[in-house]
Amino acid sequence: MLRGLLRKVGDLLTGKRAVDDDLLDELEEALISADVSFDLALSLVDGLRKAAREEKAKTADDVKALLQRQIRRILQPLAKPLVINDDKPTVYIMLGVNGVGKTTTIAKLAHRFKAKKMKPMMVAADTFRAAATEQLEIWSQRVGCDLVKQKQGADPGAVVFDALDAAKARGTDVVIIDTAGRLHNKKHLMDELSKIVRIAERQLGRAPDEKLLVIDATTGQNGLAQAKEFHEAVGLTGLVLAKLDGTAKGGIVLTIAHQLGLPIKAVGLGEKMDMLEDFSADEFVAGMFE
Ligand SMILES: Nc1nc2c(ncn2[C@@H]2O[C@H](COP(=O)(O)OP(=O)(O)OP(=O)(O)O)[C@@H](O)[C@H]2O)c(=O)[nH]1
Ligand SMILES: [Mg+2]
Repeated sequence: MLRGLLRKVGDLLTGKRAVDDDLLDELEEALISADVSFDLALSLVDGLRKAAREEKAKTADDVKALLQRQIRRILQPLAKPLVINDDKPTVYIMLGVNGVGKTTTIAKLAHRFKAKKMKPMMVAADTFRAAATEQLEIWSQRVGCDLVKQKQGADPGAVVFDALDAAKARGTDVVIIDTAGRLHNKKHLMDELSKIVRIAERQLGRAPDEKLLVIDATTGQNGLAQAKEFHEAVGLTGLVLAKLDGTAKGGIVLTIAHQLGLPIKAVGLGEKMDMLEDFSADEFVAGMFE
């Protein structure tokens, strides 16, 4: 399912091509052009250069195997499952800049919980645009789950407050909260998020179980800046990488993992509701050069 995320890098590593400075330079460039950060590309290639010197890597095939091992080592500790709390309801807050795939990811998550015979609830705390609530409503009907909403312009904190009340009363298993897309550098909008989190916290008697930043994998290095700001504002529990189906620049996954060490909880691989997968380092590595 995860295919070709570092295809250009793989294209360089064919057959018996000798490992020399030219190859290593080209590799570094290919890594950077696939959104691997400069620092990380440098450190990966340094490792390969050392292996070449020690004659552990003589051919492109050897380099391939080594690079796969290095990348697996970076990603493996960060492939973590989504938390389900024994103390119902489990609460997820979905965060991110405009258009990254938050609402679609909510539909995918709700669909997944339904398939597990659990009772999910969607919460329309994106009260900014009427269309946002309508979009979530359509998804809730498709999935067949509860939706809590209010009028456009309502205070998102109030929507969350009511939703958590309703969830307790109805025995909901998982509450998934949609928030309006916002630019990570708009302070008042980021403050509004902290407020939503605090309201959920007060009502639950614990922190929300997941504060998930959705990142559009096709937007490249900007995803890193987004993750930093959102993490600072609300303390993220993990990332969802949406739109990994549409990119051969999967290096952003590595960059974010390496720089922030935030768990990657799921990946989006298409627009339909069954197109969400757990992130697997092994799968990333197995398909990345194809
Ligand atoms: N190919 C692909 N498209 C996706 C994926 N996830 C979401 N999309 C598409 O991305 C677009 C935006 O998705 P939304 O879920 O509306 O994004 P959002 O973050 O809720 O957007 P705002 O609420 O406007 O901030 C839609 O056209 C989705 O179909 C994915 O994993 N793969
Ligand atoms: Mg949305």
